[in-house]
Amino acid sequence: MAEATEPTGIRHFRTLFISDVHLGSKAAQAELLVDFLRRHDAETMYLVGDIIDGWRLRRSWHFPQPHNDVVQKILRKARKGCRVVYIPGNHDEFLRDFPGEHFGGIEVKMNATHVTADGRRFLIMHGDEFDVVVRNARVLAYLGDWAYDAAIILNSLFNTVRRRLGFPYWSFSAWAKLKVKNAVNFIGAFEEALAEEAHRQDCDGVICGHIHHALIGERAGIVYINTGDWVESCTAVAERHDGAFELIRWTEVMGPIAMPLKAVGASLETNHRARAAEAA
Ligand SMILES: [Mn+2]
Repeated sequence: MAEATEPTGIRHFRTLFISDVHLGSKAAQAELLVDFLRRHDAETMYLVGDIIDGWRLRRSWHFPQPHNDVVQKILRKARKGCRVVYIPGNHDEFLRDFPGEHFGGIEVKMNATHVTADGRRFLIMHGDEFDVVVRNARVLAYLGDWAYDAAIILNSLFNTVRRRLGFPYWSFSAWAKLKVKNAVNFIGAFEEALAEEAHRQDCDGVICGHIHHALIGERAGIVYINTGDWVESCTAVAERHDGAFELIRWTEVMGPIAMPLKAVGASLETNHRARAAEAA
């Protein structure tokens, strides 16, 4: 069965994946996400980290109504029977102290394995666990496995100490942007590190976030999926009922939800694109 669009314009998927919303920061595109959540439903939804920007909130409290609306929309989905799994990232690592906990029907897990409708196993993790590996990819490749394992442990120790001292987490995306010339290399190293981890954990693929660079691709025989972000690109990944993945970009707020899109012979997505083209 393919995904269904109801006359109400709501698309139903097997699974939805979103990450890097950064609620609490001024850059979060909360209104677009509320609109997206209104128009997309799923049996399971994974929040793949950095949904709430705890670092930003510690500096100054900024949580306007649209940010609150995102939280309410997600809680409402959970109440209505959607299984919501929250995998903390580096910006919401305060939740890493609560693995296995439930908040308002939301499960908190350090990472997860998701089995698709067509039986493929996907490792779900935010991805910051590999920052040190990515930063020192070349040296580690030379030093070998033990150094690689040590780097991952060091990464979490390093950031725990920084957090205790009140320093912000080292931001991959900000850092990569500073080094624009090398950014492509770092993104490549990140993708490889995540694919390698999926392979180590006997998975067919990985679904992650963190670097704000949405993609459905392949790295060394492993399906590499990055959910992107809701700061700049406004992207989500959806698994259809047949197990196929779809990358959805949601860069403008749509009209009233009751619009009978099928009657005008357009799917929600093509209609959305046509509107974007009109606006451009
Ligand atoms: Mn992150």
